[in-house]
Amino acid sequence: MNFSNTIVFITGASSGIGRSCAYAFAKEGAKLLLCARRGDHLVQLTSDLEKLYPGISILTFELDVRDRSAVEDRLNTLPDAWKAIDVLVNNAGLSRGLDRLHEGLIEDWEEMLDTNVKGLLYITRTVVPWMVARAKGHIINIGSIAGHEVYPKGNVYCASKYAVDALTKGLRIDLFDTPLRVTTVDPGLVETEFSMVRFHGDEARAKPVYKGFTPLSPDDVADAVVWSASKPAHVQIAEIIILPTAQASATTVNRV
Ligand code: NDP
Ligand code: 8X3
Repeated sequence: MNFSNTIVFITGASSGIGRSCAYAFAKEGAKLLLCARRGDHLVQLTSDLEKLYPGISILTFELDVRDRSAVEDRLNTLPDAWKAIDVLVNNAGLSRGLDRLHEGLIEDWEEMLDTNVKGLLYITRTVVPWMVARAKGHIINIGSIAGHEVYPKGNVYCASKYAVDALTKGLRIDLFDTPLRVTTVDPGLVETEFSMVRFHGDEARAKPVYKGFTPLSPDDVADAVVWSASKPAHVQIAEIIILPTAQASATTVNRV
């Protein structure tokens, strides 16, 4: 794999899968454009990567993908050289709450839909025209097993990931007559900050999610992302569903 002279833009690079993708693409020589809301995490990540890969090109910026005008302003004012994005990893996302739909918090629903669906759309709407103009680019969305199966109390999070699945397919169709590629990487259970965020920092609820089996690590998912980006230009990996071996479906997990 050779990603030198390749600009990879990863949203939500401050932790979990996005952070692992930054490491994995850095290892292959890519130039990294990274964003998230927690700027201090991005500063630390940059320093760690620069120690590991001296000479690496990294540009980071704080961004809330829910803020449409901030997305447009921040991306449109990037130095021109950094607008030549070759790979966009739409990773920023989250779940909030695990409630029956009629008992859910409306603020939780709005946060999930604004981030996972609208945020992904704002980023995509800005970056893809640049790719089309260059006749080059690969969009990799991070979906989920939750975009293929609805599970109890998953309602709105699942809907947001079903939407990512539909948007991935729609974008692939709309770009069918271009050299651009569109991929979705859809993991099952991955141990990251995901469950702490879902349960609003309640460790007693978050920790057991990954108990009794070996979950995926964020590096496992990053490996699939980099692999899908490494194929020859005529090969388009449409979809990867990646599960822990102990997980057979959204709700079937062999916990011992
Ligand atoms: P983490 O919570 O570890 O990481 C989420 C990342 O998204 C963070 O970097 C966070 O950064 C960023 N983010 C969240 N909201 C925003 C926002 N409004 N603007 C910009 N960045 C944002 O979780 P994961 O790594 O697990 O999640 C990454 C993706 O993977 C998500 O889309 C998730 O739905 C998906 N996924 C996760 C699975 C899992 O089991 N963990 C399984 C399947 C899919 P910050 O807070 O600094 O803004
Ligand atoms: C994250 C996986 O099953 O917790 O998308 O929703 S799950």
